[in-house]
Amino acid sequence: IVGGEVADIHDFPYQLSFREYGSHFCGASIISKSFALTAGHCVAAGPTTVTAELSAGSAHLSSGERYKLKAISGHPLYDPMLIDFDAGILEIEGAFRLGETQQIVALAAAGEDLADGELVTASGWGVAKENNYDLQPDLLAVRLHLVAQTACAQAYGDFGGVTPRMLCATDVGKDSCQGDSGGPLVSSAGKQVGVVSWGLGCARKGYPGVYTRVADPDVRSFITDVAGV
Ligand code: 4AZ
Repeated sequence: IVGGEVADIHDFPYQLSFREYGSHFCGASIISKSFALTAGHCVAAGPTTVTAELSAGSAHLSSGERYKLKAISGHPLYDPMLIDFDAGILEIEGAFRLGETQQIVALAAAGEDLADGELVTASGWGVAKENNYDLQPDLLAVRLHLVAQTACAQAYGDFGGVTPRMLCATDVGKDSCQGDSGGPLVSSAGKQVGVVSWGLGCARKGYPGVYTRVADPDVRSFITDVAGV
């Protein structure tokens, strides 16, 4: 997260760290008792139920309650060239120990989109600066504004484009960045509207962060089919 502030887990109780061999490599969010939402490219990176796990309930990357995985699924239409349909679902063994620091986040329904300019919040342990490779030990969060689809498509016209499965958010000097991928973008009403997906660099002028659009019918139905929510 670039330009963010240290976050309290009580304000982001759905935030998860997705790890392989004990190392954080992506974010994720709690979407039901036993399922988490992440990015398709995090799943496509090849984590297995044997080597990967989730960590929940702590803003500190080094602590948290660990959960083993039972199943890992990527969106069947995930396209690694366009980074399209960038959604993945993780099923844990057992259930999350829900409480003050571990909570389910409500998901935007199919077609339930916010207006351009609305305030959204991204969170994660990703790098605090482009070209910096240090993950952040404490969870960071940043407030961003949704960008009109046409403006975002124009910004990324030379990069294969912005599809209906994507939405964009930005503010000056603020963005998600490497290591935040798979993490949640949540509305001021507390609904998850996006999944951290991609962007050209981080917080570069004219290049908003790009998020998987949870309200896209094909993204939303995948989540319902696999996770039942
Ligand atoms: C990444 O490399 C990444 N500015 C994630 C988010 C953004 C850029 C890069 C958005 O995982």
